Amino acid sequence: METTSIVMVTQIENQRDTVLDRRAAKLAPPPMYQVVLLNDDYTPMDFVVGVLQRIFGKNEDEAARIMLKVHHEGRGVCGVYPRDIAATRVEMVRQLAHARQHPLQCVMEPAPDS
Ligand code: TYC
Repeated sequence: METTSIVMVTQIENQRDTVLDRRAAKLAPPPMYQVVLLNDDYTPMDFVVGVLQRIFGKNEDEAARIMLKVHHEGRGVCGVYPRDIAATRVEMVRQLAHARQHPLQCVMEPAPDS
């Protein structure tokens, strides 16, 4: 092959590789974070159940189950989300708790195996 053709073929192959790299990057799932509620001695149980329903979309049974797990074990996962969504929900819990002067604590942490 003459030199010009070899250069052109190489350029086309490089462009194709770039497109494939971009596609692979787009398809990679985002890192996930779990939102965790922490126990305390003062926040009323029904407030925690309401938070789990309103902010995490749990039905009443599931919300009560998670609340009791936190009450007995000290912590419990409310949901697993991409970083921005997890951060927004943590902030919403903090604002609701602060508005009602409850010491409820909520944190986010990298989800195991994500
Ligand atoms: N331990 C609290 C109580 O006895 C209830 C509670 C549950 C508080 C879960 C916080 O994340 C929590 N009233």
